[in-house]
Amino acid sequence: MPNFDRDLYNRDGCQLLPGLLAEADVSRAVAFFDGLDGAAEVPPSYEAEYDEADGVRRLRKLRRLLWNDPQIWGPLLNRAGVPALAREVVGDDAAVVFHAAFLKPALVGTEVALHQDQALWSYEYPKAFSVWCALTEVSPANGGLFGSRGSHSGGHVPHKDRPAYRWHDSLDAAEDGLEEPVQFQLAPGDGVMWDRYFAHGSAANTSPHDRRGMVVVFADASAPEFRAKDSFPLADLVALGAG
Ligand SMILES: O=C(O)CCC(=O)C(=O)O
Repeated sequence: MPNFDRDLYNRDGCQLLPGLLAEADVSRAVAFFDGLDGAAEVPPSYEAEYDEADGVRRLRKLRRLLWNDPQIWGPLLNRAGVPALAREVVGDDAAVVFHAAFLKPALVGTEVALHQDQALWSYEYPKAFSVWCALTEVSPANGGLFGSRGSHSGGHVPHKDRPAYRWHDSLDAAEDGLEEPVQFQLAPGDGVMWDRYFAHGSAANTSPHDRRGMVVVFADASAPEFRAKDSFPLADLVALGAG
């Protein structure tokens, strides 16, 4: 399984997972998302969002990947060893509650303002954590991905509506007393995992290259307060095999 360092993860609220996805799986994922990005229509079951400017319309986000195409994503997630991480962090009763692509297209890709995932979710997801996989280089040059170390430690931080940002309520590191976010520098296939209260975000992509990423979120389905719109049990994920 990917190297999990519990002490580091508990301290920072995040951990790098270098080389999480093999090259062939990165290529498969990129080809899949390129296909939908170039399609005349994306099926509504992906709940697509778009970035648009100057007559260019590109995919920004796709949702419910594992539910739409379990035979593609199940084996890929199993090959990456993601179920073992879910067992370590959440336990045997972990379930996938989200599986999405953040596609930040070249030139028109917009920012994702600083936020804690749990603050934006409609349900409480006990013990939830995310595994985010880079499908391209990820650096400040293409919008990148950043996070504020230790931002999970006090739990929920109230988010504010900022009129200049339309997608969701957000945080301001300085105003909210969080550490200045650090940039993750990732190669294709590298991963980062983070706690549901870890504050993170990304900038606009002004470069001529797409910045593509995919995230899978697990939570504890055995917790009494667990409710979910979608829930894909870990055992069912593992049963999809590694292909
Ligand atoms: O990929 C990004 O730019 C942001 C990802 C994110 O906010 C998330 O996975 O919760």
